[in-house]
Amino acid sequence: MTLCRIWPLLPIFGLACTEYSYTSKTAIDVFQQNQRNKVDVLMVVDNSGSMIEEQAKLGANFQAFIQYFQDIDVDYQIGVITTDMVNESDQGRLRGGNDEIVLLSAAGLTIDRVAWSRAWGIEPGRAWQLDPASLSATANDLPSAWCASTEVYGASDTGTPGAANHACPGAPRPDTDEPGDSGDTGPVPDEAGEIVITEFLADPVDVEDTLGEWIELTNVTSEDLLLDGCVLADDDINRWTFPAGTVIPALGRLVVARSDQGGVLADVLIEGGFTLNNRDLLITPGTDDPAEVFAENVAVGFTGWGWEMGFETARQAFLEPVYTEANGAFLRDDASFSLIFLSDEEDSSPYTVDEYLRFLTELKGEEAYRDHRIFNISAVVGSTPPEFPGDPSCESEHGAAVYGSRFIKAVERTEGVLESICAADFSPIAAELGLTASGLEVEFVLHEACDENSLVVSLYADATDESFVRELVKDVDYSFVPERNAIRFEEEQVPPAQYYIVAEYRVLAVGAGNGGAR
Ligand SMILES: [Ca+2]
Ligand SMILES: [Ca+2]
Ligand SMILES: [Ca+2]
Ligand SMILES: [Ca+2]
Repeated sequence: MTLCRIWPLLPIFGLACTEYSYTSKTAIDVFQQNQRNKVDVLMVVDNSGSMIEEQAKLGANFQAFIQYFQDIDVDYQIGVITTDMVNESDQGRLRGGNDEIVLLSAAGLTIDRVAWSRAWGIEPGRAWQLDPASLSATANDLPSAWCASTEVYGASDTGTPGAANHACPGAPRPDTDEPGDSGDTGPVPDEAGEIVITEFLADPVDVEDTLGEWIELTNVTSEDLLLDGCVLADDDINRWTFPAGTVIPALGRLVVARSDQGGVLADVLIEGGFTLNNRDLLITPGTDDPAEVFAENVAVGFTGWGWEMGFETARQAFLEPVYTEANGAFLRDDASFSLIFLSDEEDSSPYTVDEYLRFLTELKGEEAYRDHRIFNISAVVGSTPPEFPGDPSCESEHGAAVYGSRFIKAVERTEGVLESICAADFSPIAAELGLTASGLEVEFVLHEACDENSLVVSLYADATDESFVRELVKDVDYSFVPERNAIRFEEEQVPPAQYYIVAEYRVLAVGAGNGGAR
C-alpha cells in the first residue's frame, strides 16, 4: 500500500490527499491546531439575590478559566459587568475598583464601614488614609474625608500603618463626592463607632497584594477594646474573624496585614485571604494577582435589581458614552470576542435575542456571522428545560434556577458553551469556557468516510518529519465520533496551538458503516 507523501505538502491547513491501493483507498488528513492570539472576554454576571455562591465558585476558578490562555500565550482581556439596568454604577459598566471594609462586632453589628468606588481613583502603591479632622465612623463614609497618603514607608508604597495619619490638604483626594457604590445607597450609620477604619493599602507595588495589603483601625475610646469574635467583611466574598485575645489599645491603632513580609509592622495577620480590590477594569496578562482581582470583580453582589437584563447590559456596555467613558473602549479590532453569561434566571431584556445577536455580532464585523471563533456566546445558566412549565430547570444546594432559554438560543446560534449553573464544581466549567474563548479546536472532521479500525493519528510540533511528537492512542488521547466522522479531544487532550494533527485511515466503501453506529 502506498501512502501519499505528507511532507512537503505541509503546512497547508486542512489538506487532504487520497491514493488508491489494490484493495482500498487510504486517506491522510492534515490539520493544524488553531491559534487565537488575542481574546476579549466580557462576563455578564447576575447580581440579583441567590447568586452569591455561584459568584464565589466562579471567582475561585480563575486558574481553570485561563489555563488555556496561558498555555498558548493568548493576549487576553477579561471584563465583568452585571445584569443590573437600574443601579447607575452598573448598566453595562465594567466592574473593578469597588470594594469595602466592614468591621462587625461579635453580635454582627456594624462598628464601622468604608466603601470605595473606582471613582476614588485608587492608584497602585498608595495607601488611602482618613483625614485626622474626620476621625469618626460616620465621617469616614464620605470620600472627601479621605486622601492618598504621601508618606513613603517601604521602597515606594505610601502610608502610615500604625502611626498617625497626616492632614489631607494638598494630598490627592477621591475624584468623587459619591460614597462607595458597591451596592450601598449612601452613608450607612455605623451602629457602634468605637473603632474607626482609618487607613488601608489595597494595591501595594513593593510586594504582591497577597503579602502587602493592610488595614489600620483606630480605637477612639479611652478604653482598651477586645476584638474577640469581631469580623472583617466586605459586600461579598471576604469574611475573616479576629483571633481570640486581640486587643486594640485605648486611643491606639491596630494594623491588620495579610503577611509580615510587606514591610509593615503588623499587629494581627489575616489568615485566609481577605482581599482589597484594585482598580483594574480589565484583567490582562500584565495584571498583578489576577486571580484575586477576578474573584473580586465577579463577586458582583446580590443587591441588584430583580429583573435581570444580561443582554441589555451587554448592549449598553458598547453604547456611548458608557463604552468609551466607563469601559475604555476595550474591544480590540484584531481580537476575537467571547461573551459569557452567568445567571440563575431567564433574561428579561426588552429586545429579541435575534436583535441582540445582530448588535453584538456586528461589533466584530461581517466575518463574525460566519466564523463563530471571532464572536461567540457561552452561558452558565439553567440549562435543561423543565418537565412541567413553571418548574425550575435545575436545583442545587444553593437554590433553584430558571430555564435560561434566551441565553441558550444565543449559545446555539454562535456555537458557544452551555453549562449548568447548578453544577456542584465549577472547575471543569471554567476550563471549558476558557477553552472555547481561547479558540483552540477540539474536534476535527475527517474529509473521507473513515474506517475507525484503521485510524492512526499522529502529532507533529511543526510541518517537518523531525518534529514528530508521538502517535496518539484512541480512547486515551482522543476519541472518534462516528456520527460526525471526526476525531475529538477533551479538555486535557487538546493539541497545543499550531501543532499538526495527521490522521491516516482507510476510506470506507460506499454503503459501509462504522459498526452500525449511524
Ligand atoms: Ca463608616
Ligand atoms: Ca495611619
Ligand atoms: Ca489588592
Ligand atoms: Ca474585598
